[in-house]
Amino acid sequence: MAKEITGNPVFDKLIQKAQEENLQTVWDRYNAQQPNCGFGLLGICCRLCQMGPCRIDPFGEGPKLGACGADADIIATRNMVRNIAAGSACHLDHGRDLASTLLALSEGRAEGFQIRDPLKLRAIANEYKIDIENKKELEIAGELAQKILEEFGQQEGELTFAHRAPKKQQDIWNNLRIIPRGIDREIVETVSRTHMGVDNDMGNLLLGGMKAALADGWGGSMIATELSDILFGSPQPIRAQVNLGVLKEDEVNVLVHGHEPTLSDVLVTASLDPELIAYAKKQGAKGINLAGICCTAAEMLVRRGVPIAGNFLQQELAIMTGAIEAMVVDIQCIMPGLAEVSKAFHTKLISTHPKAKFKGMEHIEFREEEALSTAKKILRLAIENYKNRDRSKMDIPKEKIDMIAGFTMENVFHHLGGRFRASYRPLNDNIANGRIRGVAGVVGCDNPRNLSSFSHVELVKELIKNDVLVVQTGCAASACAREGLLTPETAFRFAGDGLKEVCEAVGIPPVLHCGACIDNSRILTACSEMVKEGGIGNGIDELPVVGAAPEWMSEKAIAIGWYFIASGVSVLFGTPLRVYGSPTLTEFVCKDLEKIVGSKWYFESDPTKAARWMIEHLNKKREALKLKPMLYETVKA
Ligand code: SF4
Ligand code: MSK
Repeated sequence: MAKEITGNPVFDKLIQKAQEENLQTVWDRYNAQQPNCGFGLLGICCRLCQMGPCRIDPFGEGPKLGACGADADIIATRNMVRNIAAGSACHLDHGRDLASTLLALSEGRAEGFQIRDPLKLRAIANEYKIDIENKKELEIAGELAQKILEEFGQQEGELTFAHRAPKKQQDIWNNLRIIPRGIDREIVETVSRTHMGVDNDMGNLLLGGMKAALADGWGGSMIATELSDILFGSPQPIRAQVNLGVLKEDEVNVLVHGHEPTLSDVLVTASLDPELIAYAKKQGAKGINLAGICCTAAEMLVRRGVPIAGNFLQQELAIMTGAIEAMVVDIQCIMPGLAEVSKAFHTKLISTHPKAKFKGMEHIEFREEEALSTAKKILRLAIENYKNRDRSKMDIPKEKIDMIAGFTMENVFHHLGGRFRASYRPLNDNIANGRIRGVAGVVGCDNPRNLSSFSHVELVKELIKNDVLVVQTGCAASACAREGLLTPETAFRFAGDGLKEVCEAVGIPPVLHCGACIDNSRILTACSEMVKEGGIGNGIDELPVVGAAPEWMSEKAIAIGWYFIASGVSVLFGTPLRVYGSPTLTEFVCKDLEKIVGSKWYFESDPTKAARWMIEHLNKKREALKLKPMLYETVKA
């Protein structure tokens, strides 16, 4: 019997196997770091200049100022705002890469790509005010890619997609002067104003941080989502499977991991190539089994039904199964620790992105011009590695479960309204009439600080029990899927009567998988559509909606949290932002911010208490809108 490490016996067994073989996983390395530096956790250490590092003593008689005179408020705010810039930079660079791929495709330089959603291409081109009359698809694609690339470098003006936001939000942003003028500009400005001795006003720093976050949510992330739909196809609800049991004993297992779906999409195409399948059979395998980790997986799941082997925390455990011929990584959330674990197995680790190389990984660079050839080369390497699999080390857990994924702003629109009256009316009506309390986005990473997925699952169960429709992305979605919450059948068991009635009537599950973390931008667009539909508020900040990232880990999560906050959606994080070292900053983000952007932060690690806060928050929004009482009240005081 494996000792409890994550709370999930399947993962605990693999971690114990690693420990027996003297291999470290993230849990060992995490434990070796305990106790974490208290100054770091409170956000009050600064190493921005060579007069430091400085740290503020929050309790005792120690220093209250850094050598330059920066106090806890400045240091904690500056650190957090830098996190926003870094997280946003990841998303916007992802969007830029997709624009480059679209441009390459339009110029005939992209092998293995095509326009998979021509309708969306035209719709987005219209939004960018491109004249599409009598133009061929690739011509439109080229113009759109150019315009978007220019928007990254734009110096003045407003982002195109920011105009999707309700007028109320746009007015707030304009009044605060935080409407993003371009994309890169806001990130550069944020990094520059957080340099030693530049912006030293907590409120002003936060405004800068929100501007950068908005450039992510309504810029980089939204661009990445829309261009992915154009290039790889808009998702449609699709049934697939999740958990390590999706790995196959008798096939060549290839895992894709990271965030950018560009190469992975071509890998999926290549894995269906009869020649490569025949080659796999010649090597003794029955076929090629592609599965995924993290958000590249989510991208391939919602578009092509590729199964999810695991989320962030399962990347090393997948290798511990001894059944992975190749793990192909692109960017973000890829642990450098993978190299160490893979040494004990035959797994080939292959990095593919020019921006992300790793010690101990073979680098096969992805370029659009040779995408399909590169994908085939990688699969051939994996196939040839099949013979090296040591079956005595192979231990594939049996656990896997069905899930439904692939909901988008457009197809939920379609599902809720039906084919002939596609609109958000049914959603708004059911919120107004008290069948649905509101909508919660439960998103974000998983984290060794938490028992495996416990917070996600308990929080989501509690929310749907109380008639809250839940939308999910990224690792949070995979975590809930693994526990059965993304099968309509299972979820209906937990949903409150009102939510169940609506979901059954329109044929959607109470927990909707909306894609990768980049696709949190779909939630922003959906909120704007809800406002546009009318009847439940004139701005996003008035809607009964709320966000949560119970097990967040990355700087990208901080950026996402802040773009929701700046857009008017209050957000709960399971572990606090590093603001507690500054009581003024804590008070500001958890309270005063609401007077400025209509939303605020809340930190709570207990999922039941977290759900309570979110439900109360939705109730307050309902009261302010004078909506009807809930039809089937399931919450007992
Ligand atoms: Fe210390 Fe100020 Fe330099 Fe930060 S910027 S390390 S607080 S002197
Ligand atoms: S992969 S950012 S661990 S959700 Fe998007 Fe998962 Fe968080 Fe990475």
